[in-house]
Amino acid sequence: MTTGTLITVAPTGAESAKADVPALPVTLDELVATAKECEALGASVIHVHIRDDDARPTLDLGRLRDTVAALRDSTDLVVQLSSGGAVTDPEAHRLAVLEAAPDMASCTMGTVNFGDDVFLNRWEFIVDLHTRMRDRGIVPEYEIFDLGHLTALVRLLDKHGLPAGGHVHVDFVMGVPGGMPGTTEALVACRQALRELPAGTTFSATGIGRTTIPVMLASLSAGGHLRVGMEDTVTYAKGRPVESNMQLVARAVAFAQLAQRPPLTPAEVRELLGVPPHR
Ligand code: KMH
Ligand code: ZN
Repeated sequence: MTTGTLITVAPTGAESAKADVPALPVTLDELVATAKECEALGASVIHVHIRDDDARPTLDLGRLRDTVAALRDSTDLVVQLSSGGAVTDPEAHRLAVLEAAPDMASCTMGTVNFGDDVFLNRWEFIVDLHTRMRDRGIVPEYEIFDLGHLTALVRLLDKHGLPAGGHVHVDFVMGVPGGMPGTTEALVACRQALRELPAGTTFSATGIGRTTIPVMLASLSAGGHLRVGMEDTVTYAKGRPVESNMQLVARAVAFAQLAQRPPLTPAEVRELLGVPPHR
Protein backbone atom coordinates (compact mmCIF):
# COMPACT_ATOMS: atom_id res chain seq x y z
CA MET A 1 0.00 0.00 0.00
CA THR A 2 1.37 3.42 -0.90
CA THR A 3 1.69 5.88 1.93
CA GLY A 4 2.86 9.43 2.25
CA THR A 5 6.54 10.10 2.77
CA LEU A 6 8.36 10.44 6.05
CA ILE A 7 11.05 13.06 5.49
CA THR A 8 13.89 13.25 8.00
CA VAL A 9 16.28 16.17 8.04
CA ALA A 10 19.81 15.50 9.30
CA PRO A 11 21.05 19.08 9.43
CA THR A 12 24.51 18.97 10.99
CA GLY A 13 26.28 15.63 11.45
CA ALA A 14 29.67 15.22 13.04
CA GLU A 15 31.90 15.19 10.00
CA SER A 16 31.88 18.61 8.31
CA ALA A 17 33.76 21.56 9.83
CA LYS A 18 31.93 24.88 10.12
CA ALA A 19 34.98 26.54 8.56
CA ASP A 20 34.58 24.40 5.45
CA VAL A 21 30.76 24.53 5.34
CA PRO A 22 29.66 27.92 6.71
CA ALA A 23 25.93 27.18 6.18
CA LEU A 24 26.08 24.28 8.65
CA PRO A 25 23.80 24.91 11.69
CA VAL A 26 26.01 24.49 14.76
CA THR A 27 24.52 26.67 17.52
CA LEU A 28 21.26 25.89 19.28
CA ASP A 29 19.65 28.97 17.73
CA GLU A 30 20.76 27.94 14.27
CA LEU A 31 19.52 24.40 14.84
CA VAL A 32 16.09 25.51 16.09
CA ALA A 33 15.67 27.99 13.23
CA THR A 34 16.58 25.25 10.75
CA ALA A 35 14.19 22.81 12.42
CA LYS A 36 11.28 25.24 12.22
CA GLU A 37 11.87 26.04 8.57
CA CYS A 38 12.32 22.39 7.61
CA GLU A 39 9.14 21.42 9.45
CA ALA A 40 7.23 24.14 7.59
CA LEU A 41 8.50 22.67 4.31
CA GLY A 42 7.46 19.09 5.14
CA ALA A 43 10.07 17.42 7.35
CA SER A 44 8.65 15.34 10.19
CA VAL A 45 11.77 13.96 11.92
CA ILE A 46 15.04 15.66 12.85
CA HIS A 47 18.22 13.58 13.29
CA VAL A 48 20.39 15.59 15.64
CA HIS A 49 24.13 15.92 16.20
CA ILE A 50 25.22 18.91 18.26
CA ARG A 51 28.37 21.03 18.45
CA ASP A 52 30.24 22.82 21.26
CA ASP A 53 31.08 26.53 21.47
CA ASP A 54 33.93 25.94 19.03
CA ALA A 55 31.57 24.15 16.60
CA ARG A 56 33.21 20.80 17.32
CA PRO A 57 31.01 17.68 17.69
CA THR A 58 30.04 16.97 21.29
CA LEU A 59 27.83 14.55 23.22
CA ASP A 60 27.63 16.84 26.26
CA LEU A 61 24.53 15.68 28.13
CA GLY A 62 23.46 19.12 29.35
CA ARG A 63 23.57 20.48 25.82
CA LEU A 64 21.70 17.46 24.51
CA ARG A 65 18.94 17.96 27.10
CA ASP A 66 18.68 21.65 26.23
CA THR A 67 18.52 20.76 22.55
CA VAL A 68 15.70 18.24 23.01
CA ALA A 69 13.76 20.77 25.12
CA ALA A 70 14.26 23.61 22.63
CA LEU A 71 13.23 21.50 19.64
CA ARG A 72 10.13 20.29 21.50
CA ASP A 73 9.21 23.86 22.50
CA SER A 74 9.58 25.25 18.99
CA THR A 75 8.42 22.40 16.74
CA ASP A 76 6.28 19.28 16.58
CA LEU A 77 9.11 17.36 14.93
CA VAL A 78 10.01 13.87 16.12
CA VAL A 79 13.35 14.45 17.83
CA GLN A 80 15.88 11.74 17.05
CA LEU A 81 19.28 12.04 18.72
CA SER A 82 22.31 10.42 17.15
CA SER A 83 23.83 7.73 19.33
CA GLY A 84 26.51 7.38 16.66
CA GLY A 85 28.20 10.64 17.49
CA ALA A 86 31.61 11.06 15.90
CA VAL A 87 33.90 8.10 15.16
CA THR A 88 36.05 9.16 18.12
CA ASP A 89 33.24 9.09 20.72
CA PRO A 90 33.54 6.37 23.39
CA GLU A 91 30.72 3.88 23.88
CA ALA A 92 29.84 5.19 27.35
CA HIS A 93 29.19 8.70 25.99
CA ARG A 94 27.14 7.29 23.13
CA LEU A 95 24.97 5.31 25.58
CA ALA A 96 24.56 8.36 27.81
CA VAL A 97 22.85 10.21 24.95
CA LEU A 98 19.70 8.29 25.92
CA GLU A 99 19.60 10.17 29.24
CA ALA A 100 18.51 13.24 27.26
CA ALA A 101 15.19 11.38 26.67
CA PRO A 102 14.62 12.02 22.95
CA ASP A 103 11.63 10.56 21.08
CA MET A 104 13.98 8.42 19.01
CA ALA A 105 17.67 7.60 18.76
CA SER A 106 19.78 6.03 16.07
CA CYS A 107 21.17 2.52 16.59
CA THR A 108 23.78 1.46 14.04
CA MET A 109 23.68 -2.27 13.34
CA GLY A 110 27.37 -3.01 12.84
CA THR A 111 30.89 -1.79 12.37
CA VAL A 112 31.76 -0.12 9.08
CA ASN A 113 34.80 1.46 7.51
CA PHE A 114 34.02 5.18 7.38
CA GLY A 115 36.34 6.89 4.93
CA ASP A 116 39.76 6.67 6.55
CA ASP A 117 38.18 5.89 9.94
CA VAL A 118 36.28 3.01 11.51
CA PHE A 119 32.76 3.49 12.89
CA LEU A 120 32.85 0.86 15.61
CA ASN A 121 29.61 -0.85 16.70
CA ARG A 122 30.31 -4.06 18.64
CA TRP A 123 27.52 -6.60 19.05
CA GLU A 124 27.37 -6.19 22.86
CA PHE A 125 27.17 -2.42 22.44
CA ILE A 126 24.29 -2.74 19.97
CA VAL A 127 22.42 -5.01 22.39
CA ASP A 128 23.01 -2.51 25.19
CA LEU A 129 21.68 0.40 23.11
CA HIS A 130 18.62 -1.55 21.95
CA THR A 131 17.80 -2.71 25.49
CA ARG A 132 18.33 0.67 27.13
CA MET A 133 16.19 2.37 24.51
CA ARG A 134 13.35 -0.05 25.19
CA ASP A 135 13.71 0.46 28.95
CA ARG A 136 13.37 4.22 28.42
CA GLY A 137 10.58 4.11 25.81
CA ILE A 138 12.86 5.57 23.12
CA VAL A 139 12.07 4.37 19.60
CA PRO A 140 15.15 3.30 17.63
CA GLU A 141 15.96 4.00 14.04
CA TYR A 142 18.25 1.15 13.03
CA GLU A 143 21.01 2.51 10.80
CA ILE A 144 22.01 0.11 8.02
CA PHE A 145 25.33 0.90 6.32
CA ASP A 146 25.69 -2.51 4.67
CA LEU A 147 23.53 -5.51 3.77
CA GLY A 148 24.90 -7.61 6.65
CA HIS A 149 23.62 -5.04 9.13
CA LEU A 150 20.10 -6.23 8.30
CA THR A 151 21.12 -9.79 9.17
CA ALA A 152 22.40 -8.46 12.47
CA LEU A 153 19.05 -6.73 13.04
CA VAL A 154 17.15 -9.99 12.43
CA ARG A 155 19.41 -11.63 15.04
CA LEU A 156 18.95 -8.73 17.48
CA LEU A 157 15.16 -8.85 17.32
CA ASP A 158 15.10 -12.66 17.50
CA LYS A 159 17.27 -12.72 20.62
CA HIS A 160 16.18 -9.53 22.37
CA GLY A 161 12.67 -8.73 21.16
CA LEU A 162 10.95 -5.81 19.49
CA PRO A 163 11.87 -2.19 20.26
CA ALA A 164 9.82 0.35 22.19
CA GLY A 165 6.55 0.97 20.36
CA GLY A 166 6.67 -2.48 18.74
CA HIS A 167 7.35 -1.13 15.24
CA VAL A 168 10.63 -1.63 13.36
CA HIS A 169 12.02 1.25 11.29
CA VAL A 170 15.37 1.19 9.51
CA ASP A 171 17.38 3.76 7.59
CA PHE A 172 19.67 2.69 4.74
CA VAL A 173 22.75 4.93 4.88
CA MET A 174 24.18 4.48 1.40
CA GLY A 175 27.34 5.66 -0.29
CA VAL A 176 29.63 5.95 2.75
CA PRO A 177 33.17 5.13 1.58
CA GLY A 178 33.47 1.69 3.17
CA GLY A 179 29.77 0.81 3.22
CA MET A 180 27.25 -0.22 0.56
CA PRO A 181 27.03 1.90 -2.59
CA GLY A 182 24.27 4.45 -3.14
CA THR A 183 22.65 2.63 -6.03
CA THR A 184 19.20 1.35 -6.95
CA GLU A 185 20.61 -2.20 -7.00
CA ALA A 186 21.87 -1.94 -3.42
CA LEU A 187 18.61 -0.42 -2.23
CA VAL A 188 16.61 -3.20 -3.87
CA ALA A 189 18.85 -5.81 -2.20
CA CYS A 190 18.16 -4.20 1.19
CA ARG A 191 14.45 -3.93 0.41
CA GLN A 192 14.39 -7.67 -0.38
CA ALA A 193 16.20 -8.49 2.86
CA LEU A 194 13.47 -6.69 4.84
CA ARG A 195 11.32 -9.78 4.20
CA GLU A 196 13.19 -11.42 7.10
CA LEU A 197 12.05 -8.63 9.43
CA PRO A 198 8.62 -8.25 11.07
CA ALA A 199 5.69 -7.49 8.75
CA GLY A 200 5.16 -3.76 8.45
CA THR A 201 8.81 -2.82 8.91
CA THR A 202 9.36 0.59 7.30
CA PHE A 203 12.51 2.02 5.76
CA SER A 204 13.99 5.31 4.77
CA ALA A 205 17.15 5.86 2.79
CA THR A 206 19.82 8.48 2.47
CA GLY A 207 22.54 8.73 -0.14
CA ILE A 208 25.81 10.35 0.88
CA GLY A 209 27.22 13.04 -1.42
CA ARG A 210 26.33 12.68 -5.06
CA THR A 211 24.29 9.52 -4.41
CA THR A 212 21.59 11.59 -2.73
CA ILE A 213 19.41 11.92 -5.87
CA PRO A 214 19.55 8.30 -7.13
CA VAL A 215 18.88 7.03 -3.60
CA MET A 216 15.90 9.36 -3.16
CA LEU A 217 14.37 8.27 -6.45
CA ALA A 218 15.01 4.58 -5.73
CA SER A 219 13.56 4.81 -2.23
CA LEU A 220 10.40 6.59 -3.37
CA SER A 221 9.81 4.05 -6.12
CA ALA A 222 10.38 1.14 -3.71
CA GLY A 223 7.89 2.44 -1.12
CA GLY A 224 10.56 3.88 1.18
CA HIS A 225 10.95 7.16 3.01
CA LEU A 226 13.65 9.84 2.74
CA ARG A 227 16.42 11.34 4.83
CA VAL A 228 18.24 14.40 3.55
CA GLY A 229 20.41 17.11 5.07
CA MET A 230 23.85 18.61 5.35
CA GLU A 231 25.05 15.71 7.51
CA ASP A 232 25.00 13.67 4.30
CA THR A 233 25.19 16.12 1.39
CA VAL A 234 27.03 19.44 1.12
CA THR A 235 26.96 19.81 -2.68
CA TYR A 236 23.56 20.53 -4.26
CA ALA A 237 24.66 20.00 -7.84
CA LYS A 238 28.00 19.86 -9.60
CA GLY A 239 29.94 22.98 -8.57
CA ARG A 240 27.09 24.28 -6.34
CA PRO A 241 27.50 24.02 -2.56
CA VAL A 242 24.31 23.42 -0.57
CA GLU A 243 22.98 26.80 0.61
CA SER A 244 20.89 25.44 3.49
CA ASN A 245 19.17 22.35 4.81
CA MET A 246 15.91 23.87 3.64
CA GLN A 247 17.12 23.64 0.05
CA LEU A 248 17.61 19.88 0.47
CA VAL A 249 14.29 19.36 2.26
CA ALA A 250 12.46 21.36 -0.42
CA ARG A 251 13.95 19.13 -3.12
CA ALA A 252 12.95 15.97 -1.22
CA VAL A 253 9.41 17.32 -0.76
CA ALA A 254 9.18 18.09 -4.48
CA PHE A 255 10.31 14.57 -5.38
CA ALA A 256 7.83 13.06 -2.91
CA GLN A 257 5.01 15.13 -4.36
CA LEU A 258 5.96 14.12 -7.91
CA ALA A 259 5.80 10.51 -6.75
CA GLN A 260 2.30 11.25 -5.40
CA ARG A 261 3.52 10.38 -1.93
CA PRO A 262 3.30 13.76 -0.19
CA PRO A 263 5.06 14.43 3.14
CA LEU A 264 3.59 12.90 6.27
CA THR A 265 2.99 15.22 9.22
CA PRO A 266 4.89 14.68 12.48
CA ALA A 267 1.66 13.37 14.07
CA GLU A 268 1.21 10.83 11.25
CA VAL A 269 4.84 9.75 11.61
CA ARG A 270 4.45 9.27 15.36
CA GLU A 271 1.55 6.95 14.68
CA LEU A 272 3.45 5.10 11.93
CA LEU A 273 6.56 4.52 14.05
CA GLY A 274 4.93 4.00 17.43
CA VAL A 275 6.36 7.19 18.89
CA PRO A 276 4.23 8.68 21.68
CA PRO A 277 2.40 11.96 20.91
CA HIS A 278 4.26 15.27 21.13
CA ARG A 279 4.86 16.26 24.74
N1 KMH B 1 28.92 10.28 12.51
C1 KMH B 1 28.98 8.90 12.17
C2 KMH B 1 30.23 8.28 12.68
C3 KMH B 1 24.42 8.13 13.61
O1 KMH B 1 24.21 9.33 13.69
O2 KMH B 1 23.88 7.33 14.32
C4 KMH B 1 27.83 8.15 12.71
C5 KMH B 1 26.50 8.61 12.36
C6 KMH B 1 25.42 7.64 12.60
O3 KMH B 1 26.26 9.73 11.95
ZN1 ZN C 1 24.08 10.93 12.25
